[in-house]
Amino acid sequence: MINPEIAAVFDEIADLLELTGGDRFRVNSYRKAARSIEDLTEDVADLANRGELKKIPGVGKGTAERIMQYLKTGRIHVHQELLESIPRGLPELLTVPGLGPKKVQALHRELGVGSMADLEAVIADGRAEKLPGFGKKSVEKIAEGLAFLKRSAGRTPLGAVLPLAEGLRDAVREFAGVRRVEIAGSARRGCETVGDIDLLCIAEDGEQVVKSFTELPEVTGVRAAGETKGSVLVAGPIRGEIQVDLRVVPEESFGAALQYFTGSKEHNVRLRELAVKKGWKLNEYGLFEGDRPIAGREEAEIYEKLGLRPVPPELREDRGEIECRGETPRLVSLADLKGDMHVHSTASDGRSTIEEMAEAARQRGYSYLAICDHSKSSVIANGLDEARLLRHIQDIRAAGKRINGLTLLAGIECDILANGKLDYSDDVLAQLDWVIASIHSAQQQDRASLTRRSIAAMENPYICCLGHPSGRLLGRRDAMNLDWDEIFAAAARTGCALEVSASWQRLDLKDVHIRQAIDAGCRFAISTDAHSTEQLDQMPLGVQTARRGWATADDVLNTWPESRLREWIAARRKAGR
Ligand code: DGT
Ligand code: CA
Ligand code: CA
Ligand code: ZN
Repeated sequence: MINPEIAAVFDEIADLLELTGGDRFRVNSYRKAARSIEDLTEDVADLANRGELKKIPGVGKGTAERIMQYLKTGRIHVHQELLESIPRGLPELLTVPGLGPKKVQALHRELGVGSMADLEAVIADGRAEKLPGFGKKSVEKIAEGLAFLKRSAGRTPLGAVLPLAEGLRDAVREFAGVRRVEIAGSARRGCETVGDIDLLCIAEDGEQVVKSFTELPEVTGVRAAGETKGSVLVAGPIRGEIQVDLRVVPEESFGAALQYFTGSKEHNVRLRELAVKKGWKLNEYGLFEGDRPIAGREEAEIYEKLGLRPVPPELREDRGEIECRGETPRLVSLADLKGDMHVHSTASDGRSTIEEMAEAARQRGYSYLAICDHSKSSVIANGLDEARLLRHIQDIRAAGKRINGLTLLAGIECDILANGKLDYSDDVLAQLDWVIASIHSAQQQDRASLTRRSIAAMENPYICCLGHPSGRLLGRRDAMNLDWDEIFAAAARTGCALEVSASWQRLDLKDVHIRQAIDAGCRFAISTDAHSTEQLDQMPLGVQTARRGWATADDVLNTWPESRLREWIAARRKAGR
């Protein structure tokens, strides 16, 4: 599908226009087009063939022509012109948090900054600080942004990597003589970000398979190509390149190799110790007594021979799974989920209607769905004031009556304001079935204020769940500075649930915090925060994150039957009054 490629070019045009001081209207129209193209479920090329490009929301005559240019020539004129008029390193500077187009322009014009290295230099020697409109505070923020980028450098969010990894896995599966392929490494463990992609396959002719691998159309560079291993670069799903390793292993070693290359390294070290204690040897070829193989064909055999129950990949981090001999709790799984508790609709900033979201949820086998649009203070997101909210509740109830086999819950994502108050009065909240409270503003407040705001919201009996509690955006924004011990103690005390956002940019709460919260006695709702029907499919990312936090189905209230969920909400309201 060519859509992501075209969307990326449109986004870059918007960036470049901003850098050259182009007008906001043009910039926004490119951004909007990029977003709609990204969201399409159909290939843009097919729409073009039928002459239906203009049916895409946000795509007018000019944009349609540009899409045609790209389809025919792989280029768009304006894009080329902009690229030629701007120094090469500038667009990348825009990715630094705290650095917008105006500042990038000024840095370039006044100090000749044209790359990340230049930027670091002018921060270090104090010249940036002296620029008009900069100052100590804003330069500190830029320096923090740079440090943040460095910390996350080279790692890509799991949700962006998986489609790429799965596509490559499926391509390898088609090669002649390949009998089995699996994704290993951090992607299999469900880590929130992935450094490189690891693939494993069984094949007769390793050299031939590696050769075909290096010749895949996605490959932009080859680092190594031998008889049992190939290592290539492909375009990263967000920016830059990402490495993909393919290893070819014999059938009798596949289980051992899958175990070894799934990792983590820390987990593997502990397993090897267990083997050594028994006088055996464990490596990627198998488990051996002297030269005699004891296990290797199946991954589970390795664990069993070492006296462990097979450990789910998500728990292989040496965080207690070895000590309990793999007798871990029965983890929540996708099949346990009965509903999604946080989705938006066209009533605020979603792109699908209530009906469309409901139908999509039903198709995914859910029995309930909470529509949670934005509240009035989220102005940019078209949040609902009280009058619109009351009508919206009726719309949800009416839609709920029309659909069979799915309960629609009238919900809201209510802003927690900078002063700690909620965006609606209790009387309004009382009309809803399910209320999430989220912080969307003043995220830079000090630790005490942010913690107090979150806790105050949880203390309100109408608030069922704290939305994306840390506020982080993977690779783009750090978590808020919160006192987690206090937050989790308050969640346990009040009974307010904590969200595990499955949105690929968030994964919030994150794995270690989920584990800590379970120990404190908290409950969770795993939700996608979907803004369109296809984003409902991000749910597995949230489930994997919860599994990495050792969560069971019972810990997650949207695995419960509707009756139990409603009783829980009612009990919480009653206790709080
Ligand atoms: P990543 O790529 O940084 O997101 O993380 P991983 O876990 O995918 O790490 P990677 O790709 O370097 O290696 C894949 C697995 O191979 C790793 O999880 C465990 C295994 N492995 C790699 N190097 C070593 C090692 O030196 N010792 C042991 N015991 N295992 C290793
Ligand atoms: Ca890896
Ligand atoms: Ca690797
Ligand atoms: Zn939100």
